[in-house]
Amino acid sequence: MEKLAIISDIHGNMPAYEAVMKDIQHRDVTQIICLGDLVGKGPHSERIVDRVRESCEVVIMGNWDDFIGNRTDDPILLWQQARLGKERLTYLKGLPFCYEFWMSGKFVRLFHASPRSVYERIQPWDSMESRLSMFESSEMCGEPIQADVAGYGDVHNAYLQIITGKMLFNTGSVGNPLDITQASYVLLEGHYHSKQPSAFNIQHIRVPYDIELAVQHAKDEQMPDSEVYILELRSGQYRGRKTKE
Ligand SMILES: [Mn+2]
Repeated sequence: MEKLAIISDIHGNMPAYEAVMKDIQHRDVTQIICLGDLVGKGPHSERIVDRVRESCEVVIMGNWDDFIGNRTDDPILLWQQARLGKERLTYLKGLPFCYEFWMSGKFVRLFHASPRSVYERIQPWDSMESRLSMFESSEMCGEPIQADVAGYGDVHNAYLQIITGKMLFNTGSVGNPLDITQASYVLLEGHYHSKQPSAFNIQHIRVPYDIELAVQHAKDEQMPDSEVYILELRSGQYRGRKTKE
């Protein structure tokens, strides 16, 4: 049996990332997979990019990773771009869209937001049709087959649903959780790369971290528009305006 740790939506929050990595270190994990949104929202995007590149075997693209390097006059994005620098921005823009593999006889497909786009947002309360579409393939993915297990990030609220015999899960967010104010990630347990049916487990893990230290980092770095970020970290309530999750 192998264990895969799946993290997502770190958003430049170092204390949350460090708490999650410390937890992962104690769990005999084979591989760490990151579902994108390394950057933006928080003050330490550049540190997170460097750490994720060191620690994660697979990294796929999120919506922030896609647009953060775009030409802009938005002061928040310009601040982030200046800290990231050209090499990291090029790295983010080149991240793959999707990661697919067999585990314990199930075909698993992982992506940031939907199998079609990093900008298509699907919530656990959306229509059955929307949620079923998460198992579909698309020209953005590799294998032209339906997934048995689909996993994603993007919405920052963790869940698992069994829909018509298939499993749909969201990792939740490491650095900007919008359900409860603790960092979130997922462990998948089973036989990695095996088409033979065997025991398979999806587990959500919540990790408390030093929220006030993350708040202090945003203040120390004089991050623009940090009030909304601080409010989200402390309350778990989405700002619901202007910038994207
Ligand atoms: Mn995000």
